[in-house]
Amino acid sequence: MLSAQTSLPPETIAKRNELYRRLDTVAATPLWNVMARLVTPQPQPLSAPGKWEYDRMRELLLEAGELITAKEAERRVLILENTGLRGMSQITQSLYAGLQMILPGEIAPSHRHAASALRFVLEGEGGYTAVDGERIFMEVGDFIITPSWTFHDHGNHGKEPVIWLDGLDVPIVNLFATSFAQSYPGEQQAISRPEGDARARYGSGLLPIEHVAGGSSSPVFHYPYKVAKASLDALLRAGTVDAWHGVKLQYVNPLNGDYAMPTMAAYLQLLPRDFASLPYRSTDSMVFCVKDGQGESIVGEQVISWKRGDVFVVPSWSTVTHRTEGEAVLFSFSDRAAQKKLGLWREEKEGTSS
Ligand code: 1HN
Repeated sequence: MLSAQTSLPPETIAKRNELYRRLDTVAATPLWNVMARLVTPQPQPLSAPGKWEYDRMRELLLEAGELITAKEAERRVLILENTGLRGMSQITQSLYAGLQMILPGEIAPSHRHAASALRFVLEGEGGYTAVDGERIFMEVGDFIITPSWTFHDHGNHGKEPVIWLDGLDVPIVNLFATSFAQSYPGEQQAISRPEGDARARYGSGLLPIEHVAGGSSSPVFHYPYKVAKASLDALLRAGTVDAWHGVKLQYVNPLNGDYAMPTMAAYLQLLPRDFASLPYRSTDSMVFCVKDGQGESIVGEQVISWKRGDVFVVPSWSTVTHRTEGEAVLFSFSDRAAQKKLGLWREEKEGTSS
């Protein structure tokens, strides 16, 4: 832009600058000065590759546990902020993530909001979440959703801290300026359905007769780890190992096969022992959380070594490969569900799987 300007007659430059000044006074600006920044030939994510070590984050959470109650905090969460997006409460440009802890006897009071939330349980027994009138107890590795505008509260009937990863689409909701939120009248919502009700109705390969699917999220809100892991193990034994992903499954709405929620996709994947994946990239920035095992991922130029509980980020269109020695299990989530609905999603697989 500058080099082009220097060859222009000085009076043209002066007249242009005068035009820009007057445009500024009417809250307008010339496209030709910003077009290359607005419309990039490839994704230019603001998020950077990064990792949060569980051991360190757990220590900080326990320290927070001594300084503030779940009730005072409403939710006792340490937000995982991407280094490229500090101060934004974002782990990627479209998603929020945090580590939440609830201590024995505590209650995180019931509320609802436009944002959809997902949880992946990392530690502790006896924690529960109530969603839409049903309470379920959470076990380590379970995947739980609280769809948009459903009342939800958490508690801990156990003897130890319960810790999980939260993922929310808050930045998407705020991009559209569509945020609403409400407290429930009372700490805990009324329980109207027995534990397992949603699974019995919708999540065991059967449905209530002549059921007509409605709503944009899965009516099943609890996806137990033992069920998911048994499927991964069976597929590994059957030799169904993808060269880019290992054995990878997505959490779905059993009514229509779509993702469990309209904005966020979530996955569980098993990387076999001595596995080295082929290079992969997609337009959805991915948040990974290590369920078990250890390994190394190369994200763009950066090597990220990981172990149980760690969270790491692969930004949009960054090439990623995973390497393991022993078997590992990774949970992950992204905004792929939203990108696909908007017709924006792309992926690229390098090499061949033969
Ligand atoms: C929320 O409602 C929870 O219910 C966790 O556990 C994290 C972050 C932002 C907004 C709402 C929860 C949240 C949140």
